[in-house]
Amino acid sequence: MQPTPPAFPTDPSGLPEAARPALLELADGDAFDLRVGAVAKRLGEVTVRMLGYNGSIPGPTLKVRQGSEVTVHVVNDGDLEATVHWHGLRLDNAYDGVPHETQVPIPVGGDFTYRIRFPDPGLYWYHPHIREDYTQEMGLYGNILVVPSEPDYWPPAHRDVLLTLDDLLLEDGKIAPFSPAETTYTAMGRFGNILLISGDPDLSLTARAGEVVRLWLTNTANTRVFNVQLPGARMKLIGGDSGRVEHEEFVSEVILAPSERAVVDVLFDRPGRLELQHRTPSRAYRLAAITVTQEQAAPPLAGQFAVLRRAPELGAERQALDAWLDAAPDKTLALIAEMDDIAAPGQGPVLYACPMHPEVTSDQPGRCPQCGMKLLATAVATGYACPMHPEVISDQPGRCPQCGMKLLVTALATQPAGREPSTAPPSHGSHNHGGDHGHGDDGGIEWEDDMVAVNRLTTPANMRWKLVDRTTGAANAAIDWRFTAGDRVKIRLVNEMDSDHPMHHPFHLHGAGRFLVLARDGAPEPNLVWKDTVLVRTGQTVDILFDVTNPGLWMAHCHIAEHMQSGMMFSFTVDRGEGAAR
Ligand SMILES: [Cu+2]
Repeated sequence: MQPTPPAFPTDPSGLPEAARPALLELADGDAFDLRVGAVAKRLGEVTVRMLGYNGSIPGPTLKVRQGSEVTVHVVNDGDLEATVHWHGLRLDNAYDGVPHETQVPIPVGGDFTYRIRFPDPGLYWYHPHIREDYTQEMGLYGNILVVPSEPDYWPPAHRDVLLTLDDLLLEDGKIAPFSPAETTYTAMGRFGNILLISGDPDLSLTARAGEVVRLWLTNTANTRVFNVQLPGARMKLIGGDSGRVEHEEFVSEVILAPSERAVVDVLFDRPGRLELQHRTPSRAYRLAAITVTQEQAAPPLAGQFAVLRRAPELGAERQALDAWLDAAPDKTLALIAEMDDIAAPGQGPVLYACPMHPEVTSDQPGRCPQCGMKLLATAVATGYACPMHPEVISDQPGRCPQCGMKLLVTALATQPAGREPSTAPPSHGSHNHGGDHGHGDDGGIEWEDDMVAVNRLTTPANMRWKLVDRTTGAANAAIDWRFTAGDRVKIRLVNEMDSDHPMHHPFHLHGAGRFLVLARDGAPEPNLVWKDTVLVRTGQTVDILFDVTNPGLWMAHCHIAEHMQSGMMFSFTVDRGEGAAR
């Protein structure tokens, strides 16, 4: 028997209060210290123990110039071994922060020095790569803003506002417990019931009339997908994971899966009160209250805001795209789940039910016709029911009070294991469209945890998420891909419906390169942008073109923290090519 590791500490007494993130403007060659440590975090009425970089949640924002290099001395005063992964950066493999592959984990009390490069402009972030389901949820994330070398790379804006989008699961005024021994909530990932926007459960922003504010958005949640909207103001999408988009476009919403980024310019054309929102098909959440004051922003930028610019470097990529769209994929990866019958009773008759749709039951194992999920066994108790009035049931023999008929022996399913109230956060008085969770119009995204009880019980032992190479049959760690720096590789990601729990997955490739989305379900991507993570919706097939540039041993994984922890990852090798840049 493995000894049970000690529980993670939860007492915030005596800890420094979590600060707002500092802005660290770093020049080429600069060095700075980054310390992982415990903080006390106030969330409305309660104070909880969380983790921060340099005492803040999020950690400090690093502002650096494209092409520069900085040294980061990381000290780990956290709860468990740590590494820092610099998400989205095409950096030197030795500093990628993957435990046991690119470095020895930093023990508690230990340190490690990273040298990180910033070859590409845009928005990036950093987070741990050990028990991410716990450490990232506890507050370990921060942004990196890489300022482009090219002066007019971005359109003009009055101000930058960086927002991390996150959620946190509270139960009885405490952070819902974590097991130190294993990851839980591995089925759907751990959804929170409060939203933390840049670490704030109740964020307020102000803007001036006529101001163009650049929102730099990063989804740092374990599993929640955000759909960002700003009713009453105009939003212009100008960038994504790694730099600007092929063509700027006015948008009414921006969908961000875990670890994805978006850069959006907002014109607040008149004074008033607005709400930045997260809108699912069934409800709206407030991300931030925005007050637009009477004061006029200067200089006026509305004229330039109306212009939709194009990125020539991505226009050039577009020229070569048809050939790639027609080409057969070099690699095909299936995304699937295997789930044990975790709710199965030991003895006696069982009924099979869908945890997402408890009205779907069967006396045979199978799949839910509504969502494709594996039906889980539930205990069945023998009972008595009226054949005329099936709603009349009893655990005792007797007669129906409505018609007097003798109750007949029947099988009564116990409460299906999963269904209980959703852990959805309160909607802060926003428009609540109410109604039930709408499968079918959910766009292939699980917006909420609709099977909390089952989800909580799932661990890597009973729920196995898999990436399967459909050519070799190898799964997860057994996948053995080899590329050469300079390659371009077409990868097909197939989110198969023939899976014990079909759901969306944000697929992430580490800094061996960057990729373009070629097509989703065969439809060519209308607006290109360099990416490191792509959301593959339930049942969807996504083709990506991976531009391989950096040698080393790199990871590919689902960025739902709990899916990665339950095995949905592998590593691939990139050999140094002839004439490689470095
Ligand atoms: Cu996943």
